Amino acid sequence: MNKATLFFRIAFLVLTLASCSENDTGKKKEMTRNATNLVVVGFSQVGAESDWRRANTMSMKETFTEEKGYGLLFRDAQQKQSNQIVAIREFIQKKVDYIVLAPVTEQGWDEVLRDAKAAGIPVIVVDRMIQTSDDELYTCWVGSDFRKEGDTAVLWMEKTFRDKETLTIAHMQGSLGSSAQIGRTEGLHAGASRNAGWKIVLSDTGDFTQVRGKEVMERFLSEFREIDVLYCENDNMAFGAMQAMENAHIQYGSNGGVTIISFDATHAGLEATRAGKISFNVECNPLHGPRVEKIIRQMLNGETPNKISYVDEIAFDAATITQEAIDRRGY
Ligand code: GZL
Repeated sequence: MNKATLFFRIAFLVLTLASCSENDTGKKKEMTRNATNLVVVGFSQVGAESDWRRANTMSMKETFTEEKGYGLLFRDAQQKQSNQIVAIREFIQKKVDYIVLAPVTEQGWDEVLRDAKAAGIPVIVVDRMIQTSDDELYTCWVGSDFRKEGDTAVLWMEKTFRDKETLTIAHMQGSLGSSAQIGRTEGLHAGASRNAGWKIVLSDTGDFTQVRGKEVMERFLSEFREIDVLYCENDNMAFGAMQAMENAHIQYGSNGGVTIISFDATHAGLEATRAGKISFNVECNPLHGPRVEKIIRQMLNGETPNKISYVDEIAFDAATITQEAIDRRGY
């Protein structure tokens, strides 16, 4: 190849790269995929409502990098299913190689997933589960066993309060219709049906956010103040509830007052557990990036991933948690 041809080829590639938008590695690389051959992944994320969610997003972004051969199209849906459906349609239009969906709710996905299937784009569901009329509309799912998380919390409650004849419970639910809320709620309701002395005296959703958690707890306290246990379906709502109880001069934590049970075991949640503010915290592991990549690698190699994959999870008791256990955690 003579020098003039080489110069013009390099110039063309530079101009092509420069002309692409910088806001999506997927889009930029899509313009030059033939030159770079990246695996383009469209990821529709619920939002940024909690520490858990932000850790989940970070895990995906740290995994699907150009250096590792991926172009990532990331879309934050601000906790609205309509935005997720728009994002999936965008991924279809851009002909991504894989769609990863972290569904805000379980219902309402059939139509858009039929379009993805018609376009020949595999869909990997992560974190919360979806309910569809046809299981072939998604390739596989990886996430937590939310009912098991609820059962773990309830077993701790049964052990801790076995000598109490009555137990008044305030139930702060996550986003209604999400698998995390459904499973954790089912666990509590199963426990209440087994323990005649347990009374769920208050129940409402804080939508997994700290702001709503504070508002809901303020309303709870305006209606009833003899709460023994706050069963709170994630750490961020628990933080909001703590603010409300402090403002109302209601004691909480391992030293007396309201016993708080939480889920996620985020770094901040575990610090609160070690401080005795949260008495029991059930892990919900957000580090799905490597798990999703393993699935994509399997498919690239012509293998069929497991349809359902559960993540192993543990729980933390304020009475036994150590700083080392907190420091060792990746989020
Ligand atoms: C659980 C996840 C939930 C977390 C919340 O897998 O879906 O959503 O428990 C997050 O913190 O908002």
